[in-house]
Amino acid sequence: MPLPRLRLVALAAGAALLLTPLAPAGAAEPGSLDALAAAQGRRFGTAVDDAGLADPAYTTVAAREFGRVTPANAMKWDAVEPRQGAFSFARGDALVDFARAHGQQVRGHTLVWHSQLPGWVAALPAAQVRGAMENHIAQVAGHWKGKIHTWDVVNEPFNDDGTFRTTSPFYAAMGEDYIAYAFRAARAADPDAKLYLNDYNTEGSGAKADAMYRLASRLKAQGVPLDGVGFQVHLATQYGFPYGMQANLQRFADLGLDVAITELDVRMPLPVDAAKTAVQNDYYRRAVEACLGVTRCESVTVWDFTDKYSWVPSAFPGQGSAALYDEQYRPKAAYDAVRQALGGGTTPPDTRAPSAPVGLTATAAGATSATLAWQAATDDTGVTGYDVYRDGARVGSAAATSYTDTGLSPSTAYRWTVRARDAAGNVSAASAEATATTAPGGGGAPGLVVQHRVNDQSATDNQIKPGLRLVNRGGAAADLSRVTLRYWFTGDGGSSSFSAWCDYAAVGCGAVREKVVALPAGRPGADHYLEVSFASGSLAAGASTGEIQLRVNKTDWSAFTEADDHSYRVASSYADAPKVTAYVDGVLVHGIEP
Ligand code: 9MR
Repeated sequence: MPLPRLRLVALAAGAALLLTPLAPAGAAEPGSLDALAAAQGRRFGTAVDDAGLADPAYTTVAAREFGRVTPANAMKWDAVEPRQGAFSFARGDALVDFARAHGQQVRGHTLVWHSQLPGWVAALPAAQVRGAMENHIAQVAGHWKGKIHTWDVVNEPFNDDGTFRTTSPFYAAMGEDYIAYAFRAARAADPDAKLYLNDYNTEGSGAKADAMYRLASRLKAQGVPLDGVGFQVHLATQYGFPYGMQANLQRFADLGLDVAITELDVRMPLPVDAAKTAVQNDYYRRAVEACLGVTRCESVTVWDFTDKYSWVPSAFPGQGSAALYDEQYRPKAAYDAVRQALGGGTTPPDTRAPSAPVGLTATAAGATSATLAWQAATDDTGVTGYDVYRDGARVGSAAATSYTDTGLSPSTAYRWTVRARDAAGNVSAASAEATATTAPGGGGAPGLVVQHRVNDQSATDNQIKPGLRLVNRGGAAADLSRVTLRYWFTGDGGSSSFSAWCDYAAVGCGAVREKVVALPAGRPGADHYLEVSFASGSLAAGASTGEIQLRVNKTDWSAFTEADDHSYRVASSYADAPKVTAYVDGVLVHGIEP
């Protein structure tokens, strides 16, 4: 998101344009779906579920593209009043905070619905249901008073044939009157919120739409504070597009009501293919066009924008791909179809590179490796990784903001830079250079490197089984009697005495000594290390000890949790292991201690 700024806010069509300082009136990020909708006096929104709020890739798109958010579940009755009188607003508050932080409106969903309704409501004596419902509305709409643009006051009152859902505890207790009671209670609790009826399969003409039309007409005639009717528009490529959608929406508008598309998505039987995709694109486009064709259709909301959090696969096994973005947040053709329907072009190509990483530091870690760290770069679509350059050549990449460069020569000065990348492959300028000089190889044996692999089946059983190899990349032979290796781990409770074993060594287990040493004070990822030393021998320049298969257990055979151990790597084949350290005469010559 850009920094807070003055925003041009387009009100409903026909109204004047106002310049307001950061009014919570829509994200309207230039080029976004909401900005395109705002240019036509509408809002473009999305459902947001709790899981998405914890996913930075999700929140980046949610904040950028949408001007209104609907909590997919967080404001439903079972979330806010799971037991009578025990209210819990934390999940809804999180969504409201997110929306306000990004200048978005909130569509409250939903106050009175037969579904996701805790059992205690249906168990009440009929005479107590109205009081419970009105109290629920007073508490919930009262809690978020002034922060909700629109409330779905009553959701899904009808069966598909247009008869009332008589099995709803509210209808069962009060008959149709529950709807008027609910709207009056909502108006009293939050006088500024727009109050909506909302249902599905009412978007095209038919018995259910007619029933909704008659209900809306009756409520208007009775002076019930009904402001609008929401049409969910959950579509599927295997069924036809709802018949006469625009005309149907228009007749509700003609009653003096606002209308909105509140839960748009277009699912398909999997697998995806070109024909189904073409139908999906067409349905998304026509739904948006139907709304734009009705002056009082004030918003389109999609029922989540990414397949990653779509409700479809669990509700309709074998169906999916219903959203505008795929699970990796790549916009689909349907996204372009919606853009075009809104009067925009296709997705503008992402040509903006991330900012250059700053704060790069390099620290030599012994004779053959160095650790680099830097601050996160920023990007309009999100940074996806970093490339690390040593002396001008790319040597590796990192997903986060640190990197260990290995295979260096002792007593050598190196220069590093780092560049950030985004999903479209845009690469930032290089960071400022950082330099470091590796340590001299100890004891006349420069270039010792430890390699490691995991010989264990399980990282949570009662043994740690590292495989180690010592490689001499220096130019002179190394005296093995002066070399020690340390594999750093945590004991993880249980007995504090250990047994260490050599199961196999190419140089012979007789030539290898192993013991477990306790640290005087715990360090991150280690309170012990397995020390390996050699009785005698010489490792020629360019040579390797070959494999040394080691094993550690506690004397009570209790289990370890290895994944958090400093030296642990998920690796079934040998590679340089900077977190398994090597020493000559006790001086670190390879790797990084915890
Ligand atoms: O998206 C919601 C999903 O996470 C829930 O499991 C489901 C349970 O009923 O409700 C989904 O949202 C529904 C919305 O509240 C009302 N219209 C239909 C939506 C899709 O089922």
